[in-house]
Amino acid sequence: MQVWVRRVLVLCTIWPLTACAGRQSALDPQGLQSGQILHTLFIFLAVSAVVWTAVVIALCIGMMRRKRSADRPLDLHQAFEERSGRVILALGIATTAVVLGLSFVSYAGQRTVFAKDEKAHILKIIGHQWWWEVRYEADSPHQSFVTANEIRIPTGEPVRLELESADVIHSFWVPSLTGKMDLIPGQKNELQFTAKNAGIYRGQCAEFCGIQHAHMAFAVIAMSPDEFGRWRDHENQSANSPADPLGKQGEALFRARGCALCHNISGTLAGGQLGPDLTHIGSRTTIAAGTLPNNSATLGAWIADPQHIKPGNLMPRMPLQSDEMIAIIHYLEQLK
Ligand code: HEC
Ligand SMILES: [Cu+2]
Repeated sequence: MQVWVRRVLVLCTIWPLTACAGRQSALDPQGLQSGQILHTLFIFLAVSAVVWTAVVIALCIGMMRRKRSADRPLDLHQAFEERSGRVILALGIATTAVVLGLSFVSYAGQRTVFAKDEKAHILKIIGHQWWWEVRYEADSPHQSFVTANEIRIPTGEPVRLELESADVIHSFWVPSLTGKMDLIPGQKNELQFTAKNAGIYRGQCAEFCGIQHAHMAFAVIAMSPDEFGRWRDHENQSANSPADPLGKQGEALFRARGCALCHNISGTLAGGQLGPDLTHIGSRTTIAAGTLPNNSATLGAWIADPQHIKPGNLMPRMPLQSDEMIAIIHYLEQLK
């Protein structure tokens, strides 16, 4: 075989397989529910493969044994008719058994995927065009806080999401952990999952929800229960007050330049609700719903011209002097 033919063949085989692992793959399950879904998929795949192979073999045999058409096609052959009747009956029973069997497998799988656990951690996720509001709600308001585009959860413990939408229909999907569930205006859907291993899993909106739908991603960060507890305690606290003059200037500008109309920063006078909560923005890994990594350069680029990065998104371009920009970025970065 020519070398280039071999190379092309190898590439063609490897290419589709490269998508089968990593932090966003239903074929590399890291949660109880995604494991169950994959298990169900494999059973369906195996049974369908057997049925398909049997049908193709029967077809080939039929084609090879084809006789010349009879001289008198309307003649009745009693024995042949009886034999075909039995074969058709047997195939009918087999088909029914396969369909019922697969229905049972699917039902059994759904009992795990849609199980509800009373002890689950409850989070509220609200879809917005085009970002995710994440509310950790506890019985006491002092234990409740809000964040965005990043969901931290403990490993080995069930987490139940209450899914809502502020505008259009979105769909919550973290292939590594569980199946999809829609966020529908005026309706509360629930989705429960348990992450088996610590790690960062990527999720994204799986329902076309407007022009920036493709830039509506998020991260699920699964961490040990101890680490999660510490993170939660920290996240509960109000924002850091800046100690240095540049930070203080940034805090004042954040209000003076209108940012506070849309963004909340707990413990300060900024209480806007239209955009993501920025109380601990400095400790988040990405900005603009997974569009950019979070660092001073990308923060600057975003604030300077959010419409260039995510055209049509609901944050307007705010006219800022470069020294004002530097102060605001400095302020936001220390909001760990
Ligand atoms: C009219 C409301 C509005 C104003 C005013 C506004 N923002 Fe935003 N901001 C938003 C929205 C909406 C988003 C989410 C955009 C998206 O990802 O689709 C956002 C996103 C952000 C983000 C990224 C947050 C994240 O977690 O992804 C930062 C940082 C930010 N804004 C800073 C600012 C600063 C600084 C100002 C003032 C100069 C400002 N915003 C003014 C609405 C606003
Ligand atoms: Cu969406």
